[in-house]
Amino acid sequence: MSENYMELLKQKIDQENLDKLLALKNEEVINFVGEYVELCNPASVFVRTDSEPDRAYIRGKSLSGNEEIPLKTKGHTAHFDGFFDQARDKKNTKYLAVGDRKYTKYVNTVDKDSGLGEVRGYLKDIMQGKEMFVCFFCLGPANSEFSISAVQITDSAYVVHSEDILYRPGYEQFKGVKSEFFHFVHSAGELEAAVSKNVDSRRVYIDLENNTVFSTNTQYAGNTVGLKKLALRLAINKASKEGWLAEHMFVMGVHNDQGEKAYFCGAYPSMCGKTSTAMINGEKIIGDDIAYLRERNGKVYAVNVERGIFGIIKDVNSTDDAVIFNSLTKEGEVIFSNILVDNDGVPFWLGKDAPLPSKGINYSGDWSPGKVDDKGNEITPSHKNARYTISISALDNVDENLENPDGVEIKGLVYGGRDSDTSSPIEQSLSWEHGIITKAAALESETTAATLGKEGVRVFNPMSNIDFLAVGLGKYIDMNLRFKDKLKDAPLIFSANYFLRDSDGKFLNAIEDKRVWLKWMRQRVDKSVKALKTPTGFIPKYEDLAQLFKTVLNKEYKKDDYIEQFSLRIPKIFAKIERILKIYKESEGIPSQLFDELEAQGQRLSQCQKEFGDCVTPQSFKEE
Ligand code: SPV
Ligand code: MN
Repeated sequence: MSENYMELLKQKIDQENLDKLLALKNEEVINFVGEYVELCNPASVFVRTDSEPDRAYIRGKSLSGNEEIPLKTKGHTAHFDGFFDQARDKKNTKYLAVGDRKYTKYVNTVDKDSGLGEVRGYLKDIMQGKEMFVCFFCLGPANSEFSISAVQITDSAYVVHSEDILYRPGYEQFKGVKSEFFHFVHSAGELEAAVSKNVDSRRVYIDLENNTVFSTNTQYAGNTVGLKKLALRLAINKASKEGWLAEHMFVMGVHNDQGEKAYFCGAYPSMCGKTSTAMINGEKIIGDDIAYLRERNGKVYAVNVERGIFGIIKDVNSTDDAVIFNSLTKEGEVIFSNILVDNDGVPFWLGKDAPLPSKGINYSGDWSPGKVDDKGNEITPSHKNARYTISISALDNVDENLENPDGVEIKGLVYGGRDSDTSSPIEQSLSWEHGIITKAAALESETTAATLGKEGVRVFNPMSNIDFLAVGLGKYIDMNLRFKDKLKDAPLIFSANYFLRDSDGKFLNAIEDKRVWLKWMRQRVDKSVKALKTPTGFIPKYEDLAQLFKTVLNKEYKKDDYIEQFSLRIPKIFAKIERILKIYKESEGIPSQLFDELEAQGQRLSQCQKEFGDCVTPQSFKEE
């Protein structure tokens, strides 16, 4: 075995933990652990198996190290990230670039040698006096063609505890691993009041050649939980070589009238309703964030890469989000992050239907209303990106196929964005290619006042995967187009937009209307309803929606509302095509199909505009 590091490992790791490591009989794992024990120089090393005592050990360490504090309800804890460590750090997330590999201009790169030198500099002795945790997980269900094994090294028990809830255990599976696996090295760095102190040295560096991601001086899960967005970047690279898809998508089952389920995947940028759609009342959830999709026998199968949810808690309330609200308020394992904890240990968050506590602890320390930061800005009781971490199996509507190693057959893909004035609430594409280009590759989302300085700025976010693209834009679009090559019966493709507004800025739809859009997509899968064919896709007929509003929501759906929501706003769509074309014309290696689809759509729109004018009501369109 790896003589190089054996002496060091024997010194640093006690016999019990060393035995656990050696039992894997995996030289690459031993070398990997040896390399980072040497570099990070921890005081001790804990090797985690899949056993309950090992899980409990980690939970205990999170509490004893004050990375989490217990809350009033049994099983609930709160974790705080530093004041300036509340979200994914896009600026300091970089690919270690070698050769002429292409990336998009929306991600950062650094020359591999200098980037590696820099991050190794930060990692040197970073765990001095601390315990290193070496943990094994599996992306996707175990023992499946989707499974990817992963090793996480970290000095944060909170990171491991989160991974315990979010991912499947992988120690046992690792015993058989011969193929490539993913490696994650994380350190929260020096801590002050249990949060990372040196956020200026926060880095997330990705080494695609070695399937390794380094993360330093941060705790926020999007930067540290290796198996989440760090692994998604590695997976997109792997998928591009192997002909499958790694997507920023939910997986859910939607029932028809007979109670038969069909599964959908949906990609929506942050804060566009992805999680709330996935866990909607009455339907079944498999996953809310990341899916792997593979072709098998001419069909598409998908799995949830995760088994838990790291969801935004802002605005979760007992009426609109009954499923999750119920799970977050009963006993069971939940980590709340960056919420407000009142004096009784009860969590409060923005948009919770409960009175605001008069004081408590939040990500800024002791908090009471009116507290301001250094710049005089008010510190909200909980952060707008405050989150909960919970197992999907704790939800009332978990689907029975969550752990199915075969995945579930996918009948529809949904691409959702936040769009105040251009696209209708729901529309089906004319074909796979038309959908991939005009719905997925052309996805945009508007910033909200809550997230960025200026409201209503449209941000380009193809497939909602822009932050994670480990390959060039052209290659990524091509992967998606070509995915259909072996499909006999390709899933239908839809666009969804829950955020259409009238000219006064009022939302045209209620939050629960998405239940109707889901049912309409489900009917389209069954071919049980016809649709109207427009230049941009198929839209629902009024009668079908009116019927669904009645049966699903017991609401009357007015014809005028339908007309306002589903009219084709041609100048707005042209403006969107222009924006999208500009981006792709400036990018390299874009498949010509993208330009062909957009041009064809433009021509159909011009024709329609000549015939009907700028704003075309649905009555003008014919049934397919
Ligand atoms: C997202 O922002 O898309 C998330 C949360 O799902 S994070 O883990 O930060 O990526
Ligand atoms: Mn996400």
